[in-house]
Amino acid sequence: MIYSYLTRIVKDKGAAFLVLIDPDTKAVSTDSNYEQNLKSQVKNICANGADAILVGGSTIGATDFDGFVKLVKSVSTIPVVLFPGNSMQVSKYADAILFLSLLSGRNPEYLIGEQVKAAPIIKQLGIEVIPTGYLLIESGGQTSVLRMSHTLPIPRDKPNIVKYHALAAEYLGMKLVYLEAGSGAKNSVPESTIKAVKDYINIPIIVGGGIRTPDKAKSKVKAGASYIVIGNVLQKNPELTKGFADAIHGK
Ligand code: 1GP
Repeated sequence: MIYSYLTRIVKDKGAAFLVLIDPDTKAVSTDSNYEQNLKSQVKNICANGADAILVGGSTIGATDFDGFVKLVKSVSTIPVVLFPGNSMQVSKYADAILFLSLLSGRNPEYLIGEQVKAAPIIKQLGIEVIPTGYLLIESGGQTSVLRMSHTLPIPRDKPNIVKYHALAAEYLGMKLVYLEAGSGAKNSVPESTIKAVKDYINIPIIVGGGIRTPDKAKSKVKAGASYIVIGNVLQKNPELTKGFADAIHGK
């Protein structure tokens, strides 16, 4: 069970390091060596201390999602977990799926619509489901997820509103709450907000979006994050992977 595996990592290492690979980079790629590059990228992630790979994104168009996940899984030595932007991002090759509900928004499609479409497919494929409350926090710009979901983020200077949404996620039975600034966000989720949520709820917190240095990742863990998601910066600078792993694992 992937959820138990992740929980154990958090217990043993203090926090878990999740690396996000967005298949959209394949859709826009013109590189003929793309598959080889992706395999090297996955091998690097696995060899340098990541605990799991997330696959997903909010703007996927033409990519063969199933083929992409299959390729990642074929070389990965750590669990591959789906982080879907919509109900089409489901694949039998994944070990688990973050079953997200965009609780910070009031767009019924992302609160429950996509979930109803995906549920029977997930059941048929037998993928482990990890129910996750997904909260967008304002990050100083228009991120893909905001544009695609047609929702407003929670203002970054309103930690109480974040706390109440996170508590609602807990009371709805979610196993995790994801505080998301958005991929490539100008500003990551503030440490003060993470701490306020941590002190208020009893489910683990995932933090992602705009975290560009190991030091930043470390301060999110100190503030109370159990899981740190890093995407963009490792696409550009894969050599930073070990530094992130050490920082997140408190070495
Ligand atoms: C986005 O939280 C993730 O959903 C990762 O964001 O690409 O900015 O690291 P970055």
